[in-house]
Amino acid sequence: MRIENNIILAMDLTDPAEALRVTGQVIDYIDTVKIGYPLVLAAGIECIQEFKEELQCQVIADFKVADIPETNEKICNITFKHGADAIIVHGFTGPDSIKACMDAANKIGGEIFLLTDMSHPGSGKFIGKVSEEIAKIGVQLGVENYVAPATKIESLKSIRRIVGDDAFIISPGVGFQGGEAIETLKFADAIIVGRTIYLSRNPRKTIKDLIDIL
Ligand code: O7E
Repeated sequence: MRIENNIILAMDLTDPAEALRVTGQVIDYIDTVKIGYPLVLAAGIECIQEFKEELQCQVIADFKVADIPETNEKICNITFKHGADAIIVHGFTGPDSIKACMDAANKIGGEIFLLTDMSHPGSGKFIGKVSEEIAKIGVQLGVENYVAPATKIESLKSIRRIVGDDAFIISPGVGFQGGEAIETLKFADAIIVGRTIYLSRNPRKTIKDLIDIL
């Protein structure tokens, strides 16, 4: 996936009109928006298509799919049918569950991102302990896209080492969660930024300033 200016906007505002309005303010600088449960549960899954049509952007559906293979397949099919370009999939469920998502994506020409580790402090308790194994399973399955945290550079680095330079890594946790954009982009292909942009008094200036330092 090609991502303009290596920035993905995490649009987690829950007022649908406000979410579209704020994204519209920065859309000249980005072409990819991550939409997850906060907005989809508030606005309905049709908001994916609405974003794509009104803003001409790519949409990554952050549904952190984590079920048995048969249910994962259904979730992916519905998500792609509603226009998502990619879907985020948890890796801790194991290879069969991940593969079901890959197969669904391949059938429709979509992409999956495999979540290997997370950015919040509590992630050290469980997922952080198996993140390298998750990344290795991704490599064995031929997964091309990964998610790894900007708040844990050592974890991001080791995941990059495992998945290789040709893999595509996107990284959340920059800004509000303490991750640093320039350092993160040494190991990731794109950063995911939410509140720093959408809660800013001037989202357009904030994103422009961020791009200027990258
Ligand atoms: O902290 P913010 O506001 O910049 O937003 C970060 C976004 O990335 C938000 O949507 C959150 O749900 C998501 N995220 C994390 O913050 N940490 C993770 O480990 C994983 C994600 C995520 O997006 O997972 C899939 C990419």
